[in-house]
Amino acid sequence: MLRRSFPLLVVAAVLICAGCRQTGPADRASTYRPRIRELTVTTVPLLVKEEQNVLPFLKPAFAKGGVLEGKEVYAFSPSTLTVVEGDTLHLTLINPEDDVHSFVLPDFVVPLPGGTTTHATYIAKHAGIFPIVCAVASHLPMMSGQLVVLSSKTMD
Ligand SMILES: [Cu+2]
Repeated sequence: MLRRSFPLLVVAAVLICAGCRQTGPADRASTYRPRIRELTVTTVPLLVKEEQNVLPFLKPAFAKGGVLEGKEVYAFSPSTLTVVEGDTLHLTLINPEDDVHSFVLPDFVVPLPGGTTTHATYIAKHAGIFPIVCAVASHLPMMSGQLVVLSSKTMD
């Protein structure tokens, strides 16, 4: 019985494997040519201690036991950067006020002293979504963003 059905099993296995075979962008080498991307990111104060005198409702928030005790809310503007795998990022990082910040990716750290513009270069080697944070403890978890690196194969 097995001997007679063996050729049929082989044909079925070949057909199943052919159906599983991937076709499309994943099979081809990418034709995308990496680019240099000029990106400017500014640190922006949103809810900071200095604003308590202008916005009195913030006093309880910053007070002991308040929702912002020991914290300040800053943002990166823009907070999401989108590039393509292999691109070189020429970053201009502007910190206009006097607080110290940093621009941190998993494998990249740029200190941002107060009142400075810092230039840095980063190569987006791998596709994925990577967190951008400021490493100043009192600015976390609010001061964050993401670097979206698209697969070069999706650009064909
Ligand atoms: Cu910060």
